[in-house]
Amino acid sequence: MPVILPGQTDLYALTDEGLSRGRSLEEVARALLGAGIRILQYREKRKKDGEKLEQCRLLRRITREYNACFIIDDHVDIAMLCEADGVHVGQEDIPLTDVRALVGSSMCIGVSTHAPEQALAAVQGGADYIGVGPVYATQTKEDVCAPVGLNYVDWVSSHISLPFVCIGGIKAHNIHEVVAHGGTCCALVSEFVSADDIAQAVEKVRRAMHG
Ligand code: TZP
Ligand code: MG
Repeated sequence: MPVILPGQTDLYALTDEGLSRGRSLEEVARALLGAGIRILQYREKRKKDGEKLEQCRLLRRITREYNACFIIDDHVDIAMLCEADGVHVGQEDIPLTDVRALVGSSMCIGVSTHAPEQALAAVQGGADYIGVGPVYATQTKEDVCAPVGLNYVDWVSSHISLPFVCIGGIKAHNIHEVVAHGGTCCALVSEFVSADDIAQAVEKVRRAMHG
């Protein structure tokens, strides 16, 4: 099955067990995928690598059941071991060219960017998609930089032809602004995983996104 990238789908979800209100990773993943999410990223900052690998193997099986794209945050080794579809790296992680040397051409690589020069470098370096954010302030990411705002979304949508996903503080109530500034794919963490009813939250965000 071909890998689904931002640009081919409207929503992108990330895991965060600490925000999932006691629900298991499997329950949250099934709720997201059952609600039609086509790209799921495993992002758990506080676990030991052994547990991360085990959880990623589980998510690899589940995402295959739903024909969804499975991306792993930071860990190139875990992504390779569990045959993920892609790996996502930030500006301070292993550099894109080194990640590519490890994973080859069949795995997709996403790179977080916060400014035009980073987006241009990611394009130049052969990223498959870029992250654009944080668009708004967020409590979800600990070492987060200042919000880049909607101006950066404008810039990326008019200057970058690579698929991109907007992230950071995006909720049902503000997603229409991101769309108005050219965002066609948005990644949400707390809005989904902390919701009372995850399927309803996905539906609400999707309605808000498409009007
Ligand atoms: N990268 C930039 S902001 C962010 C990540 C992983 C967290 C976004 O979380 P939320 O809860 O959707 O604001
Ligand atoms: Mg990272």
